[in-house]
Amino acid sequence: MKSGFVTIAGRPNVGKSTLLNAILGEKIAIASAKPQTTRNTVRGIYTRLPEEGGTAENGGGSTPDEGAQLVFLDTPGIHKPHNKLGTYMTESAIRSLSGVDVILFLVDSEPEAGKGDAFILERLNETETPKILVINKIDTIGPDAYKRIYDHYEATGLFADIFGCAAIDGTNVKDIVRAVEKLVPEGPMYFPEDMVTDHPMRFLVSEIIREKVLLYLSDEVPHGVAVEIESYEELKGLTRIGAVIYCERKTHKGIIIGKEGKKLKGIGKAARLEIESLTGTKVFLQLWVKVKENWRDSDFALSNFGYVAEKDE
Ligand SMILES: Nc1nc2c(ncn2[C@@H]2O[C@H](COP(=O)(O)OP(=O)(O)OP(=O)(O)O)[C@@H](O)[C@H]2O)c(=O)[nH]1
Ligand SMILES: [Mg+2]
Repeated sequence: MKSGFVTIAGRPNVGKSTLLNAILGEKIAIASAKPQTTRNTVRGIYTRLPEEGGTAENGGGSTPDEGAQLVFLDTPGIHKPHNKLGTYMTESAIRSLSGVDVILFLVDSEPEAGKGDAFILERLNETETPKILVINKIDTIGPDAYKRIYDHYEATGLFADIFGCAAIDGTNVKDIVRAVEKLVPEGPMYFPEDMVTDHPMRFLVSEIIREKVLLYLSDEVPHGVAVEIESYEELKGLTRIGAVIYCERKTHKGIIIGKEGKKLKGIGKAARLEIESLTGTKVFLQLWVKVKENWRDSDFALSNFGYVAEKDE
C-alpha cells in the first residue's frame, strides 16, 4: 500500500478547505467566503482500499493496484499577521510544509506583486519535498489568465506537476489524488479504513458553530470570534452541547445576538442541523455570547481556544 502525509497550503481563501472536503467526499473542514477561515491545521484521511479499483482505470498500468491512504493537512492561509492569532496561523501553516511527503500548493488567481506569493515560493524552495501546483477555481478563470498563471508557476521549476481544478464541484479532484498517490512511498495504513479525521467531535462541533457565525455576519466581527465548547453530553439518541461564542467588543456581542436574539437563533439552528447530521443524533445546542477584549493578542486566551502548536506537529 502507498501511504503518506500531504500538506495543502496557500494564501487565504484560495479554496484549501473546500479541496480537502472534495477529496474526502465529506465535510471535515469549514470553508467560507471570508479569508482566514481556517485557524488550526485540519487533518483529513483519504483511504482507497486495494480491491476498490481496477488497474487500468486507476492509472496503475500493468502493476497490481495497491490502494492508498493519504493524510491531508488543510492549513491556515499564509498571510502577513496583524495579531498573535495570525502569527500562530501562518507559523503553523509554514511548519506543516516540513515532514510531509507531498505539498499541494493552491492558487486561485494571478500572483499579485507584493502579496506574499514570493514569500511562500521561497519557503517551498527551501524543501526537497515534491510539490504539485493546483490552480483552483478554474470555473472562474478564463483561458488566457489560466495560461498566465500556469506559465508563471511553471517557470519557477518548483512543481512536479500542475493541475487546474474546481474544488467546489469536484472537477479534476480525482486526478490530483492519483498524482499524489504516485508521489508517496510504500507504507502502512496509519488509520482505520473508515476514519476520515482524527479530530475529536468537540473540535468539529466548535468549528461548525464558528462557520455559521462567519456565514451569518459580515464585516470585521467574525474575525474576532472564537468558540469554546463548555459542555458535551452524549445521551441515548441525544447530544447536549453548551458553547460560548467569544467576541472582542460589546458592540460585536450585540451584532451576534441581533434584534430580539434573531441572529443568534439563526446561527444556532444552522449549526444544530449540521451537528445533528454529523453525530447522527438529535442535538440540543445552547449558545452564549461573551466578550473577551483583544483575545487575539493574548497568549493565555489563544492557548485556551486551542490555538497552540501541537507537540508532535
Ligand atoms: N468558484 C469557486 N469557488 C470556490 C472553489 N473552491 C472554493 N471556492 C470558494 O472560495 C471560498 C474560500 O474557500 P475555502 O475553502 O474556505 O478557502 P481556504 O483556502 O480554506 O481559506 P482560508 O481557510 O481562509 O485560508 C469559499 O467561498 C468557497 O466556496 C472553486 O473551485 N470555484
Ligand atoms: Mg480553510
